[in-house]
Amino acid sequence: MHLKREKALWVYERMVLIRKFEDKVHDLFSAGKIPGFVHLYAGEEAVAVGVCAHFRTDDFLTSTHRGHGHCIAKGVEVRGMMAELFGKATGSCKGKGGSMHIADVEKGMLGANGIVGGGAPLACGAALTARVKKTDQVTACFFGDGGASQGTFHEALNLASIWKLPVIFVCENNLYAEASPVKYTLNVENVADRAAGYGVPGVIADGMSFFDVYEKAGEAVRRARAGEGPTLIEAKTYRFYGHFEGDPVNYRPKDEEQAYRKRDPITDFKQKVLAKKLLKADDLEKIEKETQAEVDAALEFAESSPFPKLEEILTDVYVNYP
Ligand SMILES: Cc1ncc(C[n+]2csc(CCOP(=O)(O)OP(=O)(O)O)c2C)c(N)n1
Ligand SMILES: [Mg+2]
Repeated sequence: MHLKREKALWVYERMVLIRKFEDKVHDLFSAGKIPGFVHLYAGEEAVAVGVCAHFRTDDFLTSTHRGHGHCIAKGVEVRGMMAELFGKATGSCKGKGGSMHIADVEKGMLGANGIVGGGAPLACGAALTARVKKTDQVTACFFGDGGASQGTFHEALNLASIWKLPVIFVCENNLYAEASPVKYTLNVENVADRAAGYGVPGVIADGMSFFDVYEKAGEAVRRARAGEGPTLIEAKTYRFYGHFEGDPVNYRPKDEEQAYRKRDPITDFKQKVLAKKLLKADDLEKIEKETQAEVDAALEFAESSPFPKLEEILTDVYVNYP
């Protein structure tokens, strides 16, 4: 699928920004600087960016506990995200949500989610809103292979199929749900096979390849905008770090990890755009420097920001809190 230069620059910038953000958070967490739980998206960049490359700011996205990559792909500012991880008042959610609750409604990012499978009904709600308001906004619902066995996913896919809602269900099959391998949790070969039970297209994408995800997502977005209903895309991917930061990762073979590291989606993209002469080495280098500077500035911003005031501890936590 053809990519214009401007878009290719954006794709590389977003993928590298995600990686640099996650690598930095990995180090910060190890150094004991970040409270709470963190699940990193490194390795899966091509999925979020491959889908969001088709999106407008007013399109919607629902996310998971592994949400940083979805946020960045949807245009959420990394300084607010970093401050949120630090629990600071300048965070995307004023420091009261943390990693698993980053949201930025202005950007169409409806929220990371600590509830596995929790995003699917919300995605139907956003898509129904677009339908009622007669806009052509599309919603992407990201979830994992573990989330694919939650009741919420099945109910949402059924509802979206009968109402032809403009949702793209994107399963990030990274082979494990915590420590459980997919072979243990699925009795079908592919999550995409489940689409047949709901009469919607079930498409498999190579989640380590931006171009493959981009192409498959392109058709799903076209269908959704045209009112033809939802698509289930299963992106076969891999997380480079453990399930959560601090995970000793003693449940998956080291040679498997190395094999996937060799298929790094960022390296893959880089090689392809250079070979196609779509971008130059200088373009890529510039982006690598700028994204590193952006992450460093985000860290400085987060560290120098204040914590929320004690008297505001309950504001913004409940909608109707006085
Ligand atoms: C409803 C619910 N059940 C269990 C958990 C605990 N939990 C958190 S992440 C996770 C595994 C999710 O696996 P998957 O959907 O494959 O996503 P991945 O972590 O691989 O990205 C589980 C079981 C939870 N947060 N919510
Ligand atoms: Mg998984």
